Amino acid sequence: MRGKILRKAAVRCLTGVFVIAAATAVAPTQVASAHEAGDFSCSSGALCLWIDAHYTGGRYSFFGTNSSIHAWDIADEDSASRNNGTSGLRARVWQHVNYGGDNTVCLTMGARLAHHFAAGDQASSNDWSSSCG
Ligand SMILES: [Ca+2]
Repeated sequence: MRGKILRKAAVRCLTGVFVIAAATAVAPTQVASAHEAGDFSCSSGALCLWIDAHYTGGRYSFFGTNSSIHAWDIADEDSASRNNGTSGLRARVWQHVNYGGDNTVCLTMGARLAHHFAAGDQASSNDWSSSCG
């Protein structure tokens, strides 16, 4: 239910951006502050990670736990994320393989993060848990 509401809001947001940009050329910073850019589509049940901020640069979908994600280009390159899991658990991204180092990103079910900032570009493994850390 919540996902559907968010998707509808995103469509409205993107449509609004187009109309505003075409009609009045409002400063892009105003638009960016009010809306998330990018397509945060993510398969049901997955943790999705994107190479670049605002859900761009390539999406990688992870189901279940992975002691290493270094087989994929997203390793140490994550800059946006979404927990589209259905288990109710938090999706955790770890700095090192085998769930080591810092838990750099931790998202409650349904949550997404458009920019990892300093926590980004470190993903090496992922798991699911009822708590962060
Ligand atoms: Ca990145």
